[in-house]
Amino acid sequence: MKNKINMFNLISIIGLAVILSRCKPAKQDEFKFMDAVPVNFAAIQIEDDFWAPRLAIHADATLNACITQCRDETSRIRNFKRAAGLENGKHEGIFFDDSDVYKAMEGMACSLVNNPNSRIESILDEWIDIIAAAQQSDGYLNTYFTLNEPENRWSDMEKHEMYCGGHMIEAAIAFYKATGKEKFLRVAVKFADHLDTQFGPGKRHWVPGHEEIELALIKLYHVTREKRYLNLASWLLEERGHGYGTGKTWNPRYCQDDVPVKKISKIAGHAVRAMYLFTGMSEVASVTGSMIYKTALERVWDNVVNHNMYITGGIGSSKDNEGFTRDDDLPNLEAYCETCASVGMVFWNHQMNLLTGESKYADVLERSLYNGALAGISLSGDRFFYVNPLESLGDHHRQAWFGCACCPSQISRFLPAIGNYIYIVSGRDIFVNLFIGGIANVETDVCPVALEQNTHYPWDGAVTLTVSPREESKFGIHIRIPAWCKSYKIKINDKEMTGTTGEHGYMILERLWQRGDRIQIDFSMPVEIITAPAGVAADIGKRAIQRGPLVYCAEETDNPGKYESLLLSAASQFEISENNSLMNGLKTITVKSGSERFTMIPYFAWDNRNPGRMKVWIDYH
Ligand code: FUB
Ligand code: ZN
Repeated sequence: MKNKINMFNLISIIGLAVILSRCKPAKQDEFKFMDAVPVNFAAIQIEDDFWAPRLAIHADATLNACITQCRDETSRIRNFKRAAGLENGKHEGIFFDDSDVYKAMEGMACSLVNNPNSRIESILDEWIDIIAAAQQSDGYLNTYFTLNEPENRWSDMEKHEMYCGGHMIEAAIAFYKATGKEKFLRVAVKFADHLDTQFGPGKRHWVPGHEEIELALIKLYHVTREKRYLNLASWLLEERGHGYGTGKTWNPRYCQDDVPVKKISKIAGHAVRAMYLFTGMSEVASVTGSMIYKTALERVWDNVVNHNMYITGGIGSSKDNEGFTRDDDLPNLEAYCETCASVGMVFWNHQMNLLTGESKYADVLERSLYNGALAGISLSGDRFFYVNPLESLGDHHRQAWFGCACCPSQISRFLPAIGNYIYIVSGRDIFVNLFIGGIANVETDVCPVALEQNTHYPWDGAVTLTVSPREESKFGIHIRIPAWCKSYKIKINDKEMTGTTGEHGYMILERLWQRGDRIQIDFSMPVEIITAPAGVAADIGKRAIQRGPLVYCAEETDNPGKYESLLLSAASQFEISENNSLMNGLKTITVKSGSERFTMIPYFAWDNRNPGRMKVWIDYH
């Protein structure tokens, strides 16, 4: 009798199965995902000659530039004081200016993790008090609407209320993680709860004109484990493409509201918005295991990377929509390539790498990071590019700030958290994605492992990784073999390893690791001449130069009198030299083409000296 299922039990079982199938995604929409997590930058001390000096400059010059601009040179902090009733006046500036304050604060908070600084922390405390006072009693927070149009809040989906709120949540989480202080996080939770009372199934429809809140809500879910925030993020993604979007200037294609997200196949619209959308979808897919999301993301990724991305990893060629036009339309002089869009490429590709374990995403991440994104900030750390063309007539220069200041604050929050992109862990496996010197403490399923990376990357391809598990343990170390690298050698404790790269682009080293085991990697890093895909009309008859992850460019200041006639050919020879006068040293390339010699420098470093013309793609014969 015990083993018999009677009719009543059977009906209950069927009923339960129906209920469960409603709660979970259908089986065919699930895949076995990587369950990978990044090693947080807080567990990594960067010590190298490339990034460490940049981080030191960031902690000083970049943060101070953002503080001065937000507090003294513009009305951004004053807007919060006014909304809090601490001073009189209307909102001044652009309706989404609050977001720059939050992004600057996120950068300040992240910087505190590895560079404690009581002055920066007390500025944050002071600003948080003002922001908390500006929050309305129902949790709403936006200085533009509170001061100028209180009757119109939540009436126009293009007005960035969720965008600003999302950046506030991200800043609050960064501050909470850096200091353990909860005040800002409470503001964030109150705002998220406000959203949850207004929007969602059975409440109101809403398509955020500029994505961002989705990423913030997922982060808030991870910090609080409150499922409502994850559900709201997923619901907001699913709102797109059904005709719910409205606003005075609403343009569905521009805002990624023209197709339901599961059906996306071609990139369109505003570049930064698209990157945030895809990052959010990837994060939701990591949690839910949605195969439909993963497939849509893979489809659109192919379209972005093969037809809409510059060699610098920059995207969004057009100024008109700050975004995409048509496949292979990649002009150089007019290239928009907003700094935020390159940072967005890093965010999205990082999530795709976590989702799939495939190195091709880290390859693109690295391209966008070292070229498109890094060009967005001067070597001095206090001047910024918004637009990153691949050619200049000599009239394009970094600025101290912008009316629309999304890029300086973006790069300021991005740099101090750069450590997030070096390693990821999945169960007992460690994946090495970036080659950046320093010390990391990594938690794996087997035991904690200390990793020490020594390298002069990206200037040369030699990397030593010392592996010290707490106790002798078996686990895998997966070394990304960069797509740019055609030959490499790997030794463990001086013994050369033979083997092939795994199907996901990593060399898998699995063994019983002991304290102090040494992996030596030598990526051969010759200068490469790159040809653009045949469909890119702008680059026909031209070639570019890349060495390792770095794309190079020619500046007029190095090549006076001959800039217009520079030529590359199959017979060009290259000489690498050290230029120590710039930022801890740069490696420049002297090109010898017949009797002609000319100099090229890394693209990220252009426009740091005498103003002049610049080009990445050089005539070829
Ligand atoms: O709209 C907010 C930000 O300003 C966008 O991300 C940038 O493209 C700029 O338009
Ligand atoms: Zn921007």
